Amino acid sequence: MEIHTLVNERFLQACRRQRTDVTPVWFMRQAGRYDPDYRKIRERHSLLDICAEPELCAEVTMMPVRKLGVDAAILFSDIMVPVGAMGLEFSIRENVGPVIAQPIRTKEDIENLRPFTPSEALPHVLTSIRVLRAELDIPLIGFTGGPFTLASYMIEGGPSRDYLQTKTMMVSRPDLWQTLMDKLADMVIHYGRAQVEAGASALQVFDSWVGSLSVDAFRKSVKPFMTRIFHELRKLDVPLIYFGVNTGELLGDFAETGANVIGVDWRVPLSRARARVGNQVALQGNFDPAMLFAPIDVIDKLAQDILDEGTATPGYVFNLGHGVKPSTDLGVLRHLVETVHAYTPRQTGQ
Ligand code: 1CP
Repeated sequence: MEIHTLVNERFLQACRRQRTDVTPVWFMRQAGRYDPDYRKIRERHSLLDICAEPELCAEVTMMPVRKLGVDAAILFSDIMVPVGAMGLEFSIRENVGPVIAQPIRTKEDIENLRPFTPSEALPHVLTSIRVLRAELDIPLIGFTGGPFTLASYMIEGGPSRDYLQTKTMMVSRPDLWQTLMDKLADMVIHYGRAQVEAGASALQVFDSWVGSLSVDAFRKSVKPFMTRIFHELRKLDVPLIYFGVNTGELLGDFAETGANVIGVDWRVPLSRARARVGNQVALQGNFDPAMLFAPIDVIDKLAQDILDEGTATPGYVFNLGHGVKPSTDLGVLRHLVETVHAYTPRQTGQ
């Protein structure tokens, strides 16, 4: 299979805190329901069908690249796909998200989880990555869920507001928690490695719900696993992005896990995020996805302010603070990409 050289490396350069011609931009959940063509495909194929069908998966992954002009593609998949491969059956319910018929609660449930060998369990995902690597001339981001966020779905049985069962296991049964988190950390490491070997140029760990924890709980019950994950994945020599929502108080700890790029939601100004993470990591974020429904001049001003703060230090990737909302206007997203690319950084005196 012929492999394209990457003609646009500005996303990778920014992740490595190198100078770029213009600021790179991509959007979390950039393939999805805001696009009428995606909705048309979804009328005929389920989400999991798309993930299992490499040509279709590649097509859906490329749609936002062609339509929006973003600087990175992200593999079309879901954080729950490898969890299914560990033997925990789930379905994706319309307007709800992942639902697990038999959530894990006991020692036996955890012991019954299968070890995860990507090439055996998810060969089609790796094929999709190879197809994309041959077709794309921009970097492809591979991804996995973070162990805490995955554990929350596995234990609660679906989306949750308060993560009661999850936090209860975490503090009442540290032995079970350790076993489960170790299994998930192993999965993340093996899956991340397999994605990079197949052609992913960077990896993002979506730990979307870890911001529900106190700083102490994060340090005690999650950070050691994240540190092990990033220590292992660093050997692959690709940028590693760590993202969660509501993680303002955790950002300093995020930067100590070994990730190269820290995702920031819209609640924390980038200047404050920068003060918390130091200068050895890049930042990614943090445009409020709800603000994509504002008048265009308001959007431009917000983007300008974020770009001023983000580009004040080398190593900045423009993104939203969380995923694109399904009712977002595609034209507004395209306009935002143009605005980011047209931006000229203020002189920083360096
Ligand atoms: O068909 C559909 O449109 C259903 C919605 C949907 C989509 C488009 C789901 C169900 N998953 C996906 C694909 C997906 N999931 C992608 C690829 C799309 C892209 O980014 O281009 C990615 C990166 C994910 C990752 C994901 N899944 C996360 C982490 C990111 C985040 O938004 O925080 C999480 C938490 C999930 C679980 C999940 N899957 C689907 C939904 C609706 C949810 C969230 C449920 C909840 O709120 O708890």
